Amino acid sequence: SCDFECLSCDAANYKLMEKARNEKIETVWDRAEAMQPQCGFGEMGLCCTNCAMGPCRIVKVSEDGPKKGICGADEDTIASRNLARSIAAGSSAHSDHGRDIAHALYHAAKNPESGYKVKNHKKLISLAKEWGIDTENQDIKDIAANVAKTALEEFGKPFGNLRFIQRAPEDRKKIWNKMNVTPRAIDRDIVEVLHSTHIGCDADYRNIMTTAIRAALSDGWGGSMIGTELSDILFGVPEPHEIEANLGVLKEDEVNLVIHGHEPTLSEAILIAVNDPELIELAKKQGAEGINLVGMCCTGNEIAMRHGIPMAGNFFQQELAIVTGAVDAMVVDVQCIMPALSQVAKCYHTKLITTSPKAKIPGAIHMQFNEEEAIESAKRIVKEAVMNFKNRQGNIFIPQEKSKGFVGYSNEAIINALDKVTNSTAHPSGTVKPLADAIKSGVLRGAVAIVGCNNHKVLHDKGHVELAKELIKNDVLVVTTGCGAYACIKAGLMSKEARGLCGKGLATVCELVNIPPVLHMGSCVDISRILLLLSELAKFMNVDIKDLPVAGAAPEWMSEKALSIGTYVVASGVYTMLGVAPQVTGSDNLTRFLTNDVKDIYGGYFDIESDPKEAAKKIISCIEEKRKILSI
Ligand code: NFS
Repeated sequence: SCDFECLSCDAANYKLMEKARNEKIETVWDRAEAMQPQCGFGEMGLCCTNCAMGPCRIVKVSEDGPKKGICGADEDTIASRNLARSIAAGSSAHSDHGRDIAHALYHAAKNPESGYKVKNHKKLISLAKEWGIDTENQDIKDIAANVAKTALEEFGKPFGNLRFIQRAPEDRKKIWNKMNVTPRAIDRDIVEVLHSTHIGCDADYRNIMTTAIRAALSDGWGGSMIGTELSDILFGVPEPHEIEANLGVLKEDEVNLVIHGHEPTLSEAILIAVNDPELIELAKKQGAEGINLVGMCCTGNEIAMRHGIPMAGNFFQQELAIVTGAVDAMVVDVQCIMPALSQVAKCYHTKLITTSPKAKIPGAIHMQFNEEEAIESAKRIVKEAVMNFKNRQGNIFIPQEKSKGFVGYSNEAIINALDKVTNSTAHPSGTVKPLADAIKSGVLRGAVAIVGCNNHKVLHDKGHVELAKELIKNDVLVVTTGCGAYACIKAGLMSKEARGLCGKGLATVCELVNIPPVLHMGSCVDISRILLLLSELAKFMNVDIKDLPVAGAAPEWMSEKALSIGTYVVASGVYTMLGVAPQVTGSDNLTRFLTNDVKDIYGGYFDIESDPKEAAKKIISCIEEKRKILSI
């Protein structure tokens, strides 16, 4: 019924939404409806709870009512402090993820009990050389330990700047230095936001944003980049391969284990554990045909990209996965895990298993995952799932819907694919020249990254899918990460057949290079891959990132991580389209700063448009404007 079509554009969800309704299970959509109307002060960023004299709120909609907080903070101060704190939280989440990967790399090097092994020696040695770590006649484990330690020092080093900043184009570094936003140490830059937004500290919205931008850059060019690079070293660089996606990947006759959350340290260990012959045998003893591991949210992206594990669903499908009644365990670590899951799990046999001391949920079972003995703790968790198979109740429904698509487009994979079709004598292989040529010739008009979450303020998945379709129709290559990647693969946009939806130029490129028009580049921390690809492209074309005919879009974003991403992307020079307005509109100055003033400083700026067709128009006109300036 239209009932559900107005909430999601993914048909796999409709019957499950109905099942949830019949079984009196509340989902995110029900709670969103019950929340209406949402608080106008909060929506505009005008509620301050930074001290106990408050809460204070600024009345914007009428002449009457307070225009200043009790301490005297005005709308600009309050809105910018709130935004800065959100950015700091987002940067913290990505960066703490990066830190955990660095710890895992250290364990792989020094602690055989962990079960982790360094997979990509080439990338390890190249990073070691970049960081000036001795590699001649060194044991690979010592190199790995030194790289891990050096990465960990990036979080709190007392002097200097982040090492990865050196990867940016020269002009970009100059802008950052001039604006005093060059990140120094990840923890320090985040702490500085918290300090300076404390009551009675920074009241100048522009200065607050300077501090916030530095913390965001320490995410993109710091914590996230450490997360991606060290994950590639530890678990392998993703390569293209075909996989299945959507809730139809759950299996009636196998133990279904959904791995949900973010850090591949857990999902990689779970993947090893589900292939353990003893556990498979145990599953068979319970009457199951085997163990079916499927991924959800970004940890699902990580293992899909590296190992071809099916992608079960994105942020708004987490409750529905359990509503199938077929999930024997949902194993979670950190970030984007709705506390509501434990309520839903209670209505079925599903075990919700939390694993991180950073994220416990009342009603869930907590089974601590220890990196020091990763595989052993993963086996204990998988055993819990296996033993739960026999407790399934009668009310099982798995939707038929699933689609196929190609994932695994790391920068290395993209460059490789392009190399294969170009004359290798004409240019040295392993460069972005073919990509630059396709853009310069106009066969490709440009490229857009569609990233981010789901948000009830946009019809589920429609923001991502419609925008992607409009762009590829107009010869704009789309790359995607996070929950946007799920939306695209579920809609068939990562299949070879999707070429039929492209303009002539993009269709030709896809045909020649043998790629889909929408490329899956990974999880949200992997947006650092996109930064690096843009840097390489800019350097190759002898321009700055801000000059490239590219854009970013987050049509359904909701998390603080997404705010941090948007901010570092804009500060890296990229025009960024948001489908949902951030909670800043109560401050005219801050809104103007983000959507206009930053353009003159950083080259990138925010735009807000909830209609995907309109958003596509604006993005394409921005791309064409850049092409004109470049005379291409
Ligand atoms: Ni990104 Fe990944 Fe999804 Fe949004 Fe959450 S899973 S890190 S924050 S909801 S894209």
